[in-house]
Amino acid sequence: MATPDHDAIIVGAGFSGIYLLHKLREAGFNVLLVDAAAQPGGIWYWNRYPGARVDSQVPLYEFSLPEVWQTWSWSERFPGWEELRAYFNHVCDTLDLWPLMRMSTNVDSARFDEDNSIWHLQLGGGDTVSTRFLLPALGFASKPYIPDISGLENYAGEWCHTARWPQQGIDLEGRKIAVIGTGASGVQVAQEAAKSAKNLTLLQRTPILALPMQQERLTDLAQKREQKDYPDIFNRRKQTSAGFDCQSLEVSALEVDKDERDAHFEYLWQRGGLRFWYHNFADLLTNREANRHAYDFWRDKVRARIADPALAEKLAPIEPPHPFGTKRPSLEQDFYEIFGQDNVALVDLKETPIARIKTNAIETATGEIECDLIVFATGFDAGRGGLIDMNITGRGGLGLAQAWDDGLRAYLGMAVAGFPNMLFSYGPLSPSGFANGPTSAEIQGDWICDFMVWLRDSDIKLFDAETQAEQGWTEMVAQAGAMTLFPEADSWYMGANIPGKKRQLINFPSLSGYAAVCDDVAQNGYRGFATVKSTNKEPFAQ
Ligand code: N01
Repeated sequence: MATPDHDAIIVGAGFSGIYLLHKLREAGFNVLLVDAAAQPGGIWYWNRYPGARVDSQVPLYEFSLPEVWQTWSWSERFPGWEELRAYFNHVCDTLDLWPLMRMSTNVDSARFDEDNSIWHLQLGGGDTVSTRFLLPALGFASKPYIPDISGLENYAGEWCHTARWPQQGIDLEGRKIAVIGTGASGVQVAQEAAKSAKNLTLLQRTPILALPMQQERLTDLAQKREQKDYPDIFNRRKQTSAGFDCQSLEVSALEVDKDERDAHFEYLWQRGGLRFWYHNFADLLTNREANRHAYDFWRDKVRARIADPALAEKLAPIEPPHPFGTKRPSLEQDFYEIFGQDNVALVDLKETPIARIKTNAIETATGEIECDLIVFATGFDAGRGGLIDMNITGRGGLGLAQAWDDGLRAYLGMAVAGFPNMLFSYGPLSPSGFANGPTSAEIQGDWICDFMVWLRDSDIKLFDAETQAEQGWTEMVAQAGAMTLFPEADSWYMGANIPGKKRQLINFPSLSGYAAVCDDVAQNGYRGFATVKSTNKEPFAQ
């Protein structure tokens, strides 16, 4: 029986990976973290385009570890990528994690060795390393999606995806810029590009239903005062359905009269952030009529900021393009005002689709958009993309891509039958896309760590999700989705943004509900997992 180099290898240095590293080291495991990025931060390493900033307000988007938050303060209510990266360095310094981290190292492939119940990882650069447990923590958005548009190969200008923005940056000043896509990334980059580009053309297929950020500068003093409430806030965020400070009301939007309804909408609007999405009426995402009230309120607020009626109809149509909140809303600061500038134009791709890319322009059905920089803000193969790219091979030579050929399946959104000793965090069929990242990272990280301690204490060398348990969970996520309005939108939540991807809700829509099920599974001897005891009593690396 071969002894692995490590008890656990974590792949990814974002919130999930870093938290797991800290917890597993504390629990006495021999653990290594590997990441292709040069610095920790996960998406905040890769998405360093101008304007990239988080959409959860301080202190929701940070670890609840007192040694970390007591020694840190933010400069803005919604911090930008540079500050988030600095935060990750602070975390790694404070928790002394650097010696366990191998950065700038890609995992080219991972293969399960059935004879020895261990994983062998092939790392970029030629090294191999083995581990008892493989813990991918790649985030839901690690695989950028670039649509197949003919002519891109001959384009003479510069182009990049928002999630592959060069680390040295791109100068936007005086450029002729085309941004394709109006999701959260497109909105953020457009707001910045509008400040200094010679021309900015935003190519929109579906209008984004963006909410006001209500950004604020923060002072150290005020934060220190507020820190007395942090333990309560961190505790509370674990008990909410999306991992924020509060959740939807218990009352239906249809139970109250218009004045009362609008008063609550207005309150959410003024407080800013994603509250209009997560602290709205109980049936916002389950009842079309209730949802329509929210959409109409949103639409009228936005249209009041756009002078040109034709433009207003494109950005905030009278009839909703999809129910409000069934595609991820983004936060905006002056998104609706930039279209009033002479250097900014909007192209509606539904009316005038892209025909091809030429050497110096994007050709649409009605003309050419000259540009020297094309920004693809076209999203991600969410949930599965990064995992598939890791070339993971389980029992019997089955690849993960093959296993997910007919759609995503995973027990608790963490384990795939036939891929023993592997648990991913923030993955498909977990609440990831619907949940605040750090809250989810801590809930899953604590659970995974407890599971590993239990395996060690029980002399277990191998676990695998049972097929029936996996099927049950996969169906449960689909049923939960069917009770909502999410299936009505062509969103990445539904896998609908990637040609050929099976249409299914890729995330479980309640973090607190999820945590309760995971606790119950643990209390029932980790039901749903088949296990094999160690024969040599030394299942873990020494
Ligand atoms: O990607 P998206 P994103 N031709 O998939 C369009 C998080 N995030 O990177 O809607 C033309 O949302 C597509 O059009 P349509 C957040 O969870 C957070 O913006 O499919 N257009 C859409 O407009 C977010 O939800 C922050 O019709 C095409 C856009 O590209 C998630 O990441 C910041 C096209 C893609 O939008 C992803 O956001 C950024 C084509 N062939 C991201 N294909 C924060 O603020 C796609 N599009 C924290």
